Amino acid sequence: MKSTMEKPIVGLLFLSILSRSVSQIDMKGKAFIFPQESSTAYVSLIPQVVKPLQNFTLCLKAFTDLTRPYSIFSYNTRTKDNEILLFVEHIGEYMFYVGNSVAIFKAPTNLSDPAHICVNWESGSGIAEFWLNGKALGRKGLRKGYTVGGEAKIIIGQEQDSFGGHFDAKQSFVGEIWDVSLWDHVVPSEELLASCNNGNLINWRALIHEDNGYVVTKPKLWA
Ligand SMILES: *[C@@H]1O[C@H](CO)[C@@H](O)[C@H](O)[C@H]1NC(C)=O
Ligand SMILES: *[C@@H]1O[C@H](CO)[C@@H](O)[C@H](O)[C@H]1NC(C)=O
Ligand SMILES: [Ca+2]
Repeated sequence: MKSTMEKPIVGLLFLSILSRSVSQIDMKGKAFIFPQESSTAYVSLIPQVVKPLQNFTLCLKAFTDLTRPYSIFSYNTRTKDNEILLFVEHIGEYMFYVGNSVAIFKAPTNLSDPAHICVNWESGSGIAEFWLNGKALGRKGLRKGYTVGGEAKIIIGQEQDSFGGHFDAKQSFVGEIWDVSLWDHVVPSEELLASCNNGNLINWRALIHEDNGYVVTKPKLWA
């Protein structure tokens, strides 16, 4: 039963790779640059496995000197806006959404420093734990008992208000993003500090993605 079902799925994947110029590459040492404000530049990240999530860990590094609000990571399902969203409303104020509910984590930040963000969430307790540049910013609770939908559009560079669209240039990301990883479980912080680019859902070393608009890939500037 299982093997007969795998073939059409593989066929479908190839078809979508051919028709939408999706590529899988090792992004080690590289970053996506979003060089200009727009409502058209973004990278769509395609997970290695599509599954609903009761636990997850998201890590990434970002540099920007924006002082207006901006999106860092936008994960929408067909039926839910802000299923997972990392959004900066004011400098040093990280809005972390699960299932369109929000927890806010505040940290003093320097505009000239890149941010290394790791955040995890577990449904069982609803607890979200936020780390910035290797420092814990504490824990907050949201959406206890919730399950994040698996069929998602995962986008960096823009903030979705629909399934893969409704972008607003005034919430777009301008800057650089690298080492993006997503795991389907809570990764202990000791492990994250050692390596944060090998998520089992989004893996920077084998990144399946599709670039849209003005996005440039270059060697990263920061560690
Ligand atoms: C989520 O994590 C809890 C423990 O924190 C575990 O009991 C549960 O099985 C996990 N759920 C999944 C789907 O992995
Ligand atoms: C910001 O930069 C200044 C000067 O380098 C430093 O003293 C301060 O600790 C930094 N603050 C943060 C939050 O990193
Ligand atoms: Ca949204």
